[in-house]
Amino acid sequence: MHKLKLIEVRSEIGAGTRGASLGPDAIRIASLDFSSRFFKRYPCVSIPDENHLLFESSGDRYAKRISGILTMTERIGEEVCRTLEKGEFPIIVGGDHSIAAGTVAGIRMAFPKIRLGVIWIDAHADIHSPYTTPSGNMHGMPNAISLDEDNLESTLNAPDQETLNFWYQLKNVGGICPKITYENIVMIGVRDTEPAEDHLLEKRGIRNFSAKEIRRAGVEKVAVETLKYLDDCDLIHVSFDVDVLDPSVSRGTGTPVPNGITIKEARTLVIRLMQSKKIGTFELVEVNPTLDRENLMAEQAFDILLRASNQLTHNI
Ligand code: EXY
Ligand code: MN
Ligand code: MN
Ligand code: MN
Repeated sequence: MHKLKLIEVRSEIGAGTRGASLGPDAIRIASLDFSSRFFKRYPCVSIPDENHLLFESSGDRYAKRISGILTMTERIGEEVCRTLEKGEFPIIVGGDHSIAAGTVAGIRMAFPKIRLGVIWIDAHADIHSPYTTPSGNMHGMPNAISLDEDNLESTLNAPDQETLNFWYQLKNVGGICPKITYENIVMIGVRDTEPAEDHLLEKRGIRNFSAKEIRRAGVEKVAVETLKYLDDCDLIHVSFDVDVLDPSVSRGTGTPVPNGITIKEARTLVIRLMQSKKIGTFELVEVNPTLDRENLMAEQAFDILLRASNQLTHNI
């Protein structure tokens, strides 16, 4: 019997704006409106981030604060690995999306040999490397950290040697690189990419269900097709970035993008995916209450966490 375990990561050093570190607490506050026992029912650990320290960490403009990202990736990886080894189901609450590199590293540390699938629910592909990033913000890079190549043919930048040394240490956290392969990642809702990412998505044939496709096919069908696509995986990680939602739901996230999915579509998608017994970890990131007047995004995020965990406890 799997017990759920919450892992809170109050880190924002991968983002371009401050505020994502307040995501977990905003979600806790939002949960009070649901008078839910969610945060009492499950064990919960918080990954220390000494944000103010990590914010001073080094890295050039093509991988900002990369030494702090490396520290957080190692810490998150160890906690996720420990949780999985104890037969518990980790639910990771961020924090900016760079934390996903730690989650995937932790799954790999626990299960080095399995075929690992990733379902990336996001407005962004998050597949830049320091060679291609337009911003140097590392929440746009977690998939490049977990996958094998750095898309050198799309090079736009010249990262310095210190940054590259950190980058390769980051890719090798947990001792396995790559941690996932291109045919085992499915993106859902991705609609804001740069040419370098488009090139890589095209070249490697990464499956993306755009928000348009979701509208046309219906989210139920997208969920079924996604699980079928990853059918030969032994375990699947679901990474949910709240900016996949349409900004009309809330602007409480660092990089909102028009033409997102509705909250109803998001709920149906998550519940349908979580019915699969292959889902082994769930992560929710990028809630930024400093950008959100009524804490609406945190409320929606909690609702999704609650539905995902109810479905999981129902399964197991
Ligand atoms: N692709 C853009 C960049 O790399 O700067 C925007 C990335 C936004 C990342 C957010 C977490 O999803
Ligand atoms: Mn993201
Ligand atoms: Mn995003
Ligand atoms: Mn089980």
